[in-house]
Amino acid sequence: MLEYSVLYPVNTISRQAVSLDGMWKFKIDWDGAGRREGWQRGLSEFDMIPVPASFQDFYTSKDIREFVGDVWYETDVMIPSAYKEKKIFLRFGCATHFAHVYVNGQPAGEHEGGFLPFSIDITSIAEFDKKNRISVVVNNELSTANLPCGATITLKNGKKKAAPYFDFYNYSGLQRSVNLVVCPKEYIFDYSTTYQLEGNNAKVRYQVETAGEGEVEVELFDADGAGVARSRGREGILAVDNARLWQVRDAYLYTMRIHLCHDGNVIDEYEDQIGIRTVEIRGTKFLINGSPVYLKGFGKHEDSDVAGRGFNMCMMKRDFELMKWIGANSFRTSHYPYDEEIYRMADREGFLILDEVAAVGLFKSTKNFVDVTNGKVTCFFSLDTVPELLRRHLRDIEELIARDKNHPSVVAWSLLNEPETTTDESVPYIEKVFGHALALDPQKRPRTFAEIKNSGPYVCKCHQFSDFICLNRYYGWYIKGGYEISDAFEDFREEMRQWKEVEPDKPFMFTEYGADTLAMEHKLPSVMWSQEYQEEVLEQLHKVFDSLDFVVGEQVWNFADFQTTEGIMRVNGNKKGIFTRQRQPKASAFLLKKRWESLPLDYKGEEA
Ligand code: GCB
Repeated sequence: MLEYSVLYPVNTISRQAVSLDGMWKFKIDWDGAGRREGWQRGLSEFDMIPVPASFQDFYTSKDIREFVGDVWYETDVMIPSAYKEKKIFLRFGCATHFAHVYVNGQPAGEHEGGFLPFSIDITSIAEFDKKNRISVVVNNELSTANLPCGATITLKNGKKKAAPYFDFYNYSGLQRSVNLVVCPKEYIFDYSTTYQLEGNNAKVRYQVETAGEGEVEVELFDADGAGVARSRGREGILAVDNARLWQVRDAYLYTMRIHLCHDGNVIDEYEDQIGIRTVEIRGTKFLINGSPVYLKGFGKHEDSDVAGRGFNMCMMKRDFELMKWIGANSFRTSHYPYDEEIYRMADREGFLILDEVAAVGLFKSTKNFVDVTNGKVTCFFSLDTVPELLRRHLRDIEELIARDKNHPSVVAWSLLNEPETTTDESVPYIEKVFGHALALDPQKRPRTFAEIKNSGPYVCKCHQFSDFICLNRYYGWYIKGGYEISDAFEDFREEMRQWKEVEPDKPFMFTEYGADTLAMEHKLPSVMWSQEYQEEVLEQLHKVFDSLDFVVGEQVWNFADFQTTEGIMRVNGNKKGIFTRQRQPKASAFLLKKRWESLPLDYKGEEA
């Protein structure tokens, strides 16, 4: 169990979440002097920037945009004496990638890993009826000892540069909301649910963890607010007659209200929405509520103009509208856990999420998008940073599952993206990662990882750990693009024949496929980078998918164009988007809409 509660901040009769979002003081620590000089005692000569946001894309200075090291944030918050008998936490949606937090100049806590929330108990250091200074040092250096993996290189002029082993820009800072969370001294720490369907009825098993003593009462309400079941105790069963299930693109949510009581008086109240549904893999089918489903959708990124990877509520809304328009029903949170609001929206809209931890770049290459295809072996798992990396990876999985385990939209854990899996050293590492997820998830969701081309069927030593196999494949792009495309598709069919031989009883999904396409480029006949070419690649690949009954999902790379490190392989970012970075459609969006609207949810599901 984590040492702090990661429950989503809510306001109830006993709890308050005070948003600290807004303009914060900001200062770049050019020479790394801040900690030594005690900048936590108050920033001087600072700038003001919005939180949440990545800091990089506000500025016109390239030195700021490319800065690697510590940046400082500061704000203050009035803590009234009314909170004296309460517990007071600072809750960060994330801090990318490392954070040290100070309150009134005193060290208050720290966190490693850039994409998951953490809470810091400031009850004993808070000063009442005063403004309390909150200072946060955020460090964005990449290494192979932390997720996501990469390197930091030093230029001849002494400046540092990020060298990611992954294909997205190393945006950083306070990229998600910050809240002051106030709750009673004895409080609800966590809860989880599992589901069992029995005809029209359902059993919701729950478990509640509390900090402190007291009796627990749990009540379930339907969408109209009518009570449908109640129970007492830290563990129990809520029996729901005529349960309305959470279905794909037809979500139904119940409200679960938890009370912690002393002698019949409510001490703490927590409320959340749950969806009753089951997830199961049977043979080569992926089942939701016992029925086979075909996943249609995208690998995404949190990425937009100006805000960078900062949570962008307007973009989230637009993205969901586009995904509905195009007939998608799923997405992967490539390549890191997304903002919590996105999961809440997916819960409401009935989207399926493959929830990915930030384990990307476990393949030592700054051009991994090319090298993962061309046979390069990097012996990543022999690096001496690997024990430290594994510790952090396991911790990230723990934090991910603690945060996301109750979302009905989350139907699988993606535990790595494109690791090297051809060396013996990769096996114990990946086995531990898979074992950890299984042990921690109360719902025992299927686990997977996204496999690179180099991890082919006869050489991959780790596919057996996946409950269903996810492949990232770029036939027609990195592999035999252009006029050679016909050879690419022959090779593709042969690869799939081999996969069926080594994994005959598992479902397969494509978690990446696609082609870079410039939104302004048209050409007849097609050439690579033109819109026409992207359509051809997708059309041909879909024919292969359609011919294989064990392929039960397709997630195109990528939902939208996104920012990467600059270089000759990238035209101001990765252009494999079906939508532009500004969320307007390329030609292939209409092709996908036609296809996905015509594929039934239970496509290929007959014999399940
Ligand atoms: C991949 C990676 C993804 C890249 C993509 C590409 O295999 O998983 O992060 O962006 O290829 O476009 O090269």
